[in-house]
Amino acid sequence: MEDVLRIAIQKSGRLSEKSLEIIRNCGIDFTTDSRVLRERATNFPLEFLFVRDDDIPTYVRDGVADIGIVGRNEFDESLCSLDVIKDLGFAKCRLSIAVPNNFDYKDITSLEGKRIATSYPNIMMRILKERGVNAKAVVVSGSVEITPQVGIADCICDIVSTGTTLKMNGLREVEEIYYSSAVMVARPSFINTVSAKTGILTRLLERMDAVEKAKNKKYILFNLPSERLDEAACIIGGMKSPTVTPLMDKAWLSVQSVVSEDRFWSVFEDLKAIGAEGILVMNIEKMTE
Ligand code: PRT
Ligand code: ZN
Repeated sequence: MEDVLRIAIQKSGRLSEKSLEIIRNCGIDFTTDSRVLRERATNFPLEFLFVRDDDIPTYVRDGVADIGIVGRNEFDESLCSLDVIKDLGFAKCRLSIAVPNNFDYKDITSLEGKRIATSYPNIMMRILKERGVNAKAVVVSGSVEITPQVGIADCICDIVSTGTTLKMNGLREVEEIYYSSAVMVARPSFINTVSAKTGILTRLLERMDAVEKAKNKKYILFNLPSERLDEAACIIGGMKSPTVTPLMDKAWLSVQSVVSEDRFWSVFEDLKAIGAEGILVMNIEKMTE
């Protein structure tokens, strides 16, 4: 039987679209039908399992899937011993303590003995313990924000992104205790064993790296008076020498190079200042070094 790497992805929610986009950007094709829970890529040995994000850590731990994409918060809360292979950097959020507006909050010691409603009791209690606070977790699976109003908790510990939900519910964010983003996870025993499947994973990670490297780079092409080449190489810097092509007019050269996005405008201005003309800038789709 052909070896296939199995990846667990959130079926529908904040992680779904971006998780699939990352895979698609690696040149991997598949059709997504929201009713199908299992799907095989058409041009790469990868199979998707579309599941609830809460189930992803246990599916990966139990070998139902080889790897998964999940929020770091879900993974840490699950207490599954998995390795983070890659931080994917999207779905950024934080876990914060928020109190009702009339709560007299001074510092974290104000939480001593309080009832804190949360869906993340493991993460919360670990951090409070580290900070020397003894509080009680009231575990709820959703609508955490209303618990102080209905009297079952004194304050909450929940995921915050923009902070709008807290404000709308008369709550004030007082402590950011934990930061999360989407991560790719795997069983340590899986990644530490060489197999056909880990070979597929390596290929997938290499493709992801190539896409990522390209994302922050621009390809530039310009004409330059021949005698300014050394200066141009200096401005572009950081790269292997640029590609230089002679033009019909011997006084000019055509120069091509790759520049990182964050340096792009200063490079552009400096090149113009030494007489570069016809500067063309292009996005790079994929790149290896
Ligand atoms: O159905 P399934 O169980 O798969 O999905 P889910 O409803 O449990 O999760 P989902 O799709 O809502 O979130 C998936 C992951 O996205 C989370 O585990 C986090 O890692 C991450 N993430 C990023 C967020 C947010 N941002 C976020 N804002 N998860 C939840 N929220 C909620 C939060 O719970 C609160 O109710 O949004 C509200 C706060 O948002 P702001 O912008 O008003 O502060
Ligand atoms: Zn969930």
